[in-house]
Amino acid sequence: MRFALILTSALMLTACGGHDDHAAMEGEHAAMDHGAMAHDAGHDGGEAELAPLPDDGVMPVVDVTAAWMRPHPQGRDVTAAYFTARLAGGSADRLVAARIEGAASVELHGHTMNDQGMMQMRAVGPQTLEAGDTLVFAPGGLHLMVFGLAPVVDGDTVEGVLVFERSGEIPVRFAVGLSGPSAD
Ligand SMILES: [Cu+2]
Repeated sequence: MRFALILTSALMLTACGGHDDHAAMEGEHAAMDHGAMAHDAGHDGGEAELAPLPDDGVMPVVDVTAAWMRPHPQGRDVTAAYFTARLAGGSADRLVAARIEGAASVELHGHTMNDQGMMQMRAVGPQTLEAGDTLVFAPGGLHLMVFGLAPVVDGDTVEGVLVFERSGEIPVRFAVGLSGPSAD
């Protein structure tokens, strides 16, 4: 079971890594097409199959940086948010959910290539973070899909929380803009 999970993670990383050159496309995709894209309600990994986190008895400390959110595309109530999370202490933790103040719902999403070679978003299961790992939610890869939030514009800030299995709710402030703080 653990092997299967590791293999799934490796495949996801491979898939996301291959999409780097699609960054520009993703910008357009998120701005124009995100709300219209089919959302697969299925999950890549069922929660019931998750392996227990390794436990060294130390409470994990999760450090979240570079949190930002795209302005809503005109006429849509769906947008995407991104961040970088790093385990600053402890052995492992797992991102299980996220909430955004004022939003109807937030889903963890990833991109996969379908058999027509088109990028498709789908909901993904909890994301494990082990010591030394960095969990990157960025355009072209993992992202938070934010539903039913009143439209936000460049310069706004939006409060939210990332919910981790062990360290609980980590408050996050998302800066609304057309690109992330670490973008070139
Ligand atoms: Cu999405």
